[in-house]
Amino acid sequence: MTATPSLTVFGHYISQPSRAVLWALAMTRTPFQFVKMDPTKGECESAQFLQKFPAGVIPALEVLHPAVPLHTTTVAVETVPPLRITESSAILKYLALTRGWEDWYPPGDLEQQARIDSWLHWNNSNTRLATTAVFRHLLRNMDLGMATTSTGGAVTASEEEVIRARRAKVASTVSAGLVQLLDPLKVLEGELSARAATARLSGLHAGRRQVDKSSRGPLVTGEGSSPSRDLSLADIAIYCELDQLERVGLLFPSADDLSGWQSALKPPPESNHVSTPIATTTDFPFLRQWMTAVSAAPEHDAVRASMFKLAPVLKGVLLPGR
Ligand SMILES: N[C@@H](CCC(=O)N[C@@H](CS)C(=O)NCC(=O)O)C(=O)O
Repeated sequence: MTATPSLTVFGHYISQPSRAVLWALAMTRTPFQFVKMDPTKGECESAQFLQKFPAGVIPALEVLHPAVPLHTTTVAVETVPPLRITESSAILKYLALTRGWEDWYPPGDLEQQARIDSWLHWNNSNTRLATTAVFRHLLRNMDLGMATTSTGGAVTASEEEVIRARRAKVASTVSAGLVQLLDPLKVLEGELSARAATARLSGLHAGRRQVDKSSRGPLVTGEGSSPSRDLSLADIAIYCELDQLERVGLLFPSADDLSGWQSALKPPPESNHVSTPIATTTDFPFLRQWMTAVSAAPEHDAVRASMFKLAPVLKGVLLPGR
């Protein structure tokens, strides 16, 4: 008797690490079942979910019949228990190694794997701040983004006072979060600019870039001719933390957004900043170039569609009327 291995992803498109996993699956056209879990509604805390995944976070992966040799679709049924794991980096690595995503995590190349691992771990306490210290506060206060319309515009003076006070509080938290994020962004900018310099020194800048193991990943340089091939798992994971901020204008804002944010966000008094702590293209040209390169990979818009639809509401938390 044989059985087909099956993948079930528990996640939500609003969750950055979920999007990283879902995007990788979409780009590789890997079949999977999707169980939508909304963390904003406490669904990750249900007894049923916790029984399978005690960490209570998404994304989570369940694999039935996990002992699957690479590139096969059927396997003899054994008494193998399902594999259940959380942590997007662990999920991405498992999928890459079992599904043959060799460009993104080269099997057998331990040095390259170590480089990619290093950025994946780094992401968890650095670029992840884009969510935990910034974006999450917009999400949790989404009602403010709808405040003027939900009451049909008829807001009483005392309600307006409450809204103003809450906005001021969120603004100062978001501002402090953006200050914290600047250091990780500087690290990325340094890495990406060093890579660009190396690429130029080895003559790779002229015309089509030759893709070889030393020039590809863990962070793409933006010069590749095949956006999905030039990625690594680290690019996918880190990018999913940052693009949401770009989408609401809190990273590389347009001139219009920047002027709006400058009036809404004051740098925290304890920081050394004299102006809005928002990273601009002028400050981070290589990071900007990298984001453009990664965004060219397939299925980008499909995976982000539902989150992107929310962007105006999320902006409206602090910039009403936009
Ligand atoms: N380091 C984890 C982060 C996972 C995480 O924080 N997930 C959030 C959603 S983005 C979550 O599930 N939160 C559960 C909750 O708030 O109840 C990963 O990479 O998977």
